[in-house]
Amino acid sequence: MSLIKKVENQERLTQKEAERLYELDLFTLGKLADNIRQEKFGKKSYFNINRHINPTNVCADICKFCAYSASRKNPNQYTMSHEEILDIAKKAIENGAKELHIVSAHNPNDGVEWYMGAFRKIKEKYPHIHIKAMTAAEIDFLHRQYGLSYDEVIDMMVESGVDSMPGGGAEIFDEEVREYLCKGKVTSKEWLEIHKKWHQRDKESNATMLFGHVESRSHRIDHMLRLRELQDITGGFNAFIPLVYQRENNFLKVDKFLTGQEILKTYAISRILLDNIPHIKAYWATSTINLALIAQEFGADDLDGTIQKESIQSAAGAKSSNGMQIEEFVSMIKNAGFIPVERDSLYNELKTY
Ligand code: V47
Repeated sequence: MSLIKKVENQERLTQKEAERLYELDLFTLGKLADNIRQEKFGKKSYFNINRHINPTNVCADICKFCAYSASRKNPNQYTMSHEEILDIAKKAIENGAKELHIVSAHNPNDGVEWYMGAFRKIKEKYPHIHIKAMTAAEIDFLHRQYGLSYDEVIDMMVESGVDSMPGGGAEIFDEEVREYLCKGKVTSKEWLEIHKKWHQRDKESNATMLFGHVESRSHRIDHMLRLRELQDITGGFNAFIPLVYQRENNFLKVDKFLTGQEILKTYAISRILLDNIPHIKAYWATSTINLALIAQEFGADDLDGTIQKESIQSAAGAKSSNGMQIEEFVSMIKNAGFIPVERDSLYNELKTY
């Protein structure tokens, strides 16, 4: 059977077959992905009103792609106090945020309580806010730094009010590439194990993939298939988020950057391969808003949110430091021919614009 027929019949592809998807022309591939997207969600495009908070850039790990952590290229260390974090949360909630997306570097100086206390204090004051926090890389860091088991860290997160986990720290699962990119950080196996443990508590999370640096197409497919395998067991992933590598102010040497075409193909392929992960998120902070809008026709059904402030990708060159106004966001989605649907963090629909 031809590859296209197999996709049309929604049959699962092997690694080798999936690699061949990249050889299809962009529009054939886009149509295949769009058919699946339309069958699931029609013309709806999801987003939420959220605020990213990055409470510290002090990091014990060294990832070559990272421009955010304090280093020779970014000597401006900072760590927020709980009061500062609470103040940001207060303003964000007053501005309509329904989700706080809290991701930190791996700060060896301030202890577990600095991480957990922030969540607890936010939840005490604002019980209804959704806290999406602690990447698997942060959990693994607390495990290594303080001799806690993954279960113990996860217990603390649950007790402190973390509602869901973001998808960060996945990078690329291939062990050789990972060793080159971020030696010493959470391994691929551990990343998957941590999400499995989280899902086993009936909690949901996302999964990312950082691409467009030194990885090959085959590494991307391998990454997606490892996620598909875990999702078959747990069903706990809400969204897959391909993060386009941002090139400024870091230590990774990349000669060739991705074309828009290759990025769109990767969104489309993720929609086709990840038949068990409901949402494909075009995170506009890394794809640019223009490409994210087009990605809606290539399998993506979610554009993340208004963000309000963002420090990780913008440190590496993304134009996301001040987020986006909701009116502008909604009108861009509409003008692109899609229906903006505000959602909560777990994809319950709140408002159709
Ligand atoms: O894991 C770091 C990435 C991630 C760069 O779960 C970079 O909804 C591009 O996890 N270029 C953190 N990316 C961000 C993250 C995230 C973002 C949006 C939504 C969600 C979600 C999660 O940022 C890290 C890393 O892969 N990153 N440096 C860079 N130069």
